Amino acid sequence: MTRPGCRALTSIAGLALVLAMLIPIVATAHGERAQQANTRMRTLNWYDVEISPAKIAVGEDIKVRGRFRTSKLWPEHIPSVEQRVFLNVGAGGPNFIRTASNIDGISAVQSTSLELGKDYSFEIDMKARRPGRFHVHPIVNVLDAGSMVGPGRWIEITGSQDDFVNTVESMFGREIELESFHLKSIVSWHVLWFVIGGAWLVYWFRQRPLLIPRLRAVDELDEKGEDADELISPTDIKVAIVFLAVTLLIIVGGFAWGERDAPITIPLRTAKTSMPDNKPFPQANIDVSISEATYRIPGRSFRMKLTVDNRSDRTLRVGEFLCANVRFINPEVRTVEPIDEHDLVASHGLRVEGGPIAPGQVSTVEVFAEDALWETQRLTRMINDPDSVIAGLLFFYAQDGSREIVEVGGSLLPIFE
Ligand SMILES: [Cu+2]
Repeated sequence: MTRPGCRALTSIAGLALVLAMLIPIVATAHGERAQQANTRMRTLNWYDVEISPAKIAVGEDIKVRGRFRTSKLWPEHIPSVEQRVFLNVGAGGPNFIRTASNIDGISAVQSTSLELGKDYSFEIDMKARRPGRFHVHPIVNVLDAGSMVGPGRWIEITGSQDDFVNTVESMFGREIELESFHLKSIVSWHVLWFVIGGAWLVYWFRQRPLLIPRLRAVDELDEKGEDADELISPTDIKVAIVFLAVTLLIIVGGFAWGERDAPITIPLRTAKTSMPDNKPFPQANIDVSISEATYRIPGRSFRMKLTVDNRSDRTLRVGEFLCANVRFINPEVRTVEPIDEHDLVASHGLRVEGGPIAPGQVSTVEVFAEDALWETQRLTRMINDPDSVIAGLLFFYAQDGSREIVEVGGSLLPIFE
């Protein structure tokens, strides 16, 4: 290709890249299914999650609340919640502001650490900021492991972003509108540094050949045994000194200006909130152990053989199996319908053989969780895991609606035909 042709092509490619970076892409999904199946099953099991109201106007409040249980079968290769976690919200963009959050009633504005095999309640208060329709999830960010994502809900925000106000009062009684606070200075500083950086680049681009031609020139001088530093002229040095001096002056000036404007500042707080030590393990009046777990690939059928010891004074029946945010419901016990099109509820997904378990009885129950969600939620990939261990929560219901929740888990055997 001719050199001008090549150059034109490079410019077009460069321009396309810049444009691609500038044009915001609307994200319709945010990777909730991309996470490995075992990470979704064996880290946090979310339940009773409520995100409401589903339709609000800009500036109105919305609450995300529910419970999660940290898995006893947390994979060894994934750093756990015992290090550092942060309760968060997953929504595509700054569409909400968080005004308060807590885990077990303890403020979760800062990060904290949790224990494995325990049950926690959480609450997040938010205000709608931008109009649109967003998929919102509660999230627990785990240090070095990533986000453990809870179930999502579609939330519709109406109105206009112009109506959004986010005013706070500083410690000294100064009222600040966070949406626009010092926006002008932020823009001015960016423009200033772009101009200075650009001027520096332009100076060098105008001077003499750069990059590869310059490397060649340096090599040539080296070959001749001459000093390559000769390429830098006394003018270059003078210009560099001026640039350095101006840069330092602006930094010092900016600092002094900032100090005058806000003499007292404190850094962002990064301390960890401590949760009460030795929180008791969740109690259940029932003992459950898996003696066998299989997944039949052609039928998308997951089967568990359980030994259940009912120590309660009520007859219990398996009503739900919750695994990786997918809820398999036994229609004979409960009626649960999906709230929206992405609510992972298999209303008829659970079949139980072995019937109700009478008080004081030890019985063998077979549980079948069958639904296309195994496939569409990419949970079947667990059969490719070296340790093929699955886990989830089993919900046992009594006639009066009371329930017992137990985490079950164990090795899974895939069946291919
Ligand atoms: Cu989502």
